[in-house]
Amino acid sequence: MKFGTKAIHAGIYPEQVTGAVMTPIFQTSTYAQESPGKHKGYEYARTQNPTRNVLQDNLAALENGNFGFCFASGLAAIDTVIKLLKPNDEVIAANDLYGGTYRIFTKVFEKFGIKFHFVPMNDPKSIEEKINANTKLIWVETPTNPLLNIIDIEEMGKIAKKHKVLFAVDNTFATPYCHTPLDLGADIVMHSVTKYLAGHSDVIMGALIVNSEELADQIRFLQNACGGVPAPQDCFLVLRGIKTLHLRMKAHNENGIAIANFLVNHPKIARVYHPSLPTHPNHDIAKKQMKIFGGMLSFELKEDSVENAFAMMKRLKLFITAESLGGVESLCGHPATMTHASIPKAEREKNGLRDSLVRLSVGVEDVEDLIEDLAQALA
Ligand code: P1T
Repeated sequence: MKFGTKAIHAGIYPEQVTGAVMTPIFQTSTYAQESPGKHKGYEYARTQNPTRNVLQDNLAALENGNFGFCFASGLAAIDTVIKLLKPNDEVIAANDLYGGTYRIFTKVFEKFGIKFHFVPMNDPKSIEEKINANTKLIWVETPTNPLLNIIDIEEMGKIAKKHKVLFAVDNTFATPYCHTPLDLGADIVMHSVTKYLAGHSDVIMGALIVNSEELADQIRFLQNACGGVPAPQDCFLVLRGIKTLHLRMKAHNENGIAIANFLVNHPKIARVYHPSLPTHPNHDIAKKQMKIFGGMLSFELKEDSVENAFAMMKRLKLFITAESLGGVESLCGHPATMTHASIPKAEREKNGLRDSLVRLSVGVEDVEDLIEDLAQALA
């Protein structure tokens, strides 16, 4: 089955009692049991919910995985992955990550004795020498947030497999429309469903997708034992959003490429980060690995200062200054003071995240209007 058909049909069936074509919102916390333990497979809604089950099956199908699990946020999904580890275990993580991911790793889990190493991952082979007997997990985003680095999933997967280390890919920016990391050697795919999957800036949710039954059992246990599950109405909204994921991603990509090409030639711009550009350092990996390049891009102004970035953003009329990404409407953000403020300035600068960096989540509006907006704000 091709992607668009799966987005609309995979795991989804007319509801059995009424035949409702759209998955109903099972807004219930509990289920009647005929006698203790004799039930229809549903006991308590933290453990199972039919709306959530349909979404989990749909997400698993889209990622070509066997098992899907939804959580109350992307961070609740990440929290679950790290809870697969124990004290003294070590994680090798990419040095460009969503600020909240860096925060949960360093501010929450380090105090439970888990050690995180943040390293550049442009060359997967350089990771091999950093693996030791305690290394249990490699964690990457690709494209990374906010610098749009591209990590070679297949190469990293081979290294992880060779050293029997779990390999997790945060596929939030790419979405399964762009690539399916489980097919390229990842063990765990993570999503901030909040973004492109939901697609309409109205839901907070996370997900994990895996192939291994053993991993699925551990994640299912943690999902129920720790309880960070999403509400059924949110699962309904995401199911609705996913039906147009393939259509939206094509439009985000077309607009992203057009805006990257506009910005790259603009005299006020120092650097543009978008994997479609031949000047992008990982353009060749992006071409090999990604079906499309996506609608996320970042750029730096020639005058590198927070004030200059703020002034430009204030002049934008269509791009809304806001955290988050992946909705139909265009957003702009200032990573150094917004999404990545929880990373210390020295650490940010070491990894190339400058103060004038502006991040765009290019929406699906008419691109001529978006370019006109950027042109007047930069003028
Ligand atoms: O916000 P939440 O659903 O909990 O997801 C966290 C998260 C995880 N991974 C990536 C790559 C993300 O971008 C995010 C959330 N990011 C933003 C809110 C942002 O504006 O970048």
